[in-house]
Amino acid sequence: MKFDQNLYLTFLEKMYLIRRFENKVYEFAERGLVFGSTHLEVGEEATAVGTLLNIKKEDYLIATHRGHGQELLKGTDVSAMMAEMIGKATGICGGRVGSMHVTDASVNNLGAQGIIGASFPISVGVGLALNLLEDKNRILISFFGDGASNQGNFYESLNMADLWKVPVFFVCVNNQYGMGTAYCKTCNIEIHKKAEFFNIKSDVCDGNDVAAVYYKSKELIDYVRTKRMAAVLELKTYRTIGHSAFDKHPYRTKEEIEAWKQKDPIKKIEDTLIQNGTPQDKIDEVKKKVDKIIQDAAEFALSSEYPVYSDAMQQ
Ligand SMILES: Cc1ncc(C[n+]2csc(CCOP(=O)(O)OP(=O)(O)O)c2C)c(N)n1
Ligand SMILES: [Mg+2]
Repeated sequence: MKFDQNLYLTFLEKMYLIRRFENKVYEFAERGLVFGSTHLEVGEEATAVGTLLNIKKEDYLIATHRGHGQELLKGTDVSAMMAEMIGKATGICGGRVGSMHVTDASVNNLGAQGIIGASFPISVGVGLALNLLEDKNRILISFFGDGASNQGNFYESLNMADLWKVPVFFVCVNNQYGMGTAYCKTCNIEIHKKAEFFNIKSDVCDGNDVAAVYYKSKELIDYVRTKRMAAVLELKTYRTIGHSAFDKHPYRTKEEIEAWKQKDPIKKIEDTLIQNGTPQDKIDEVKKKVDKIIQDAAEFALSSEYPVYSDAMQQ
């Protein structure tokens, strides 16, 4: 992989944006400001950044319940996202959906799914709609987790995706766990291999190496875009925090978590930048810019009003 300083600084900026956003949401959850559950993607930032930097504005997105980074990278305004996290009227969905179901028609985000596995048939349906409309300009990027890949409708949807030749790029964020259950205790078959069985092009790569994710996604997205066929990419990664903000994750060992923290995707890209001669000042500048965006977004969210009941049925 050729080193491209501007691209690598963009990787850093976007991954750091997600990390800072998630840490702020965690802080809000601890302060009791987040209604309902929230699932954060700390440690998994390279999966959203490496894939979505290859996606066009007009393409569609279906995100997961752990989808803040996916939604931000699709282009949703950071302040409107932050306000949504704490149920404010200025939130991207008017404070109605909170953390788990962010939808933003202005950037073709069709919505995040809280029902595990529900996204598969919906995604095939979107692909089918693009085919019926003879829309050759857009594709759908659809995220799912390792746990979701054990749902029966994954196999049914792969079958239909192959049969109908739908332009859908399925991205599996394999963070090794579905709640407290390790994937290796539920299935012996690697997730990308499940797609192979249905003749669907698939691949796997280190989900903590943003450049690897970027270049592998580029290749598969080009395939989906030009051939109008589905593809599956499995990204091996890890959430270094609990399943949801209040999960203390006793089902994992400290050693396992520590080993994955050593493979932190943000630290990795910083090391690569430094090794390739990027001055520390440049890295600090990028981080400072993001810190300000997050600080402004948090202030905007906190100072916004809650929605009023009389607006509940308004679009
Ligand atoms: C149909 C269904 N069953 C169970 C749940 C409860 N649940 C929420 S998240 C989750 C784990 C999903 O694991 P995975 O797909 O690996 O995604 P991750 O949380 O690791 O990002 C479960 C079982 C649900 N939301 N929907
Ligand atoms: Mg998982």
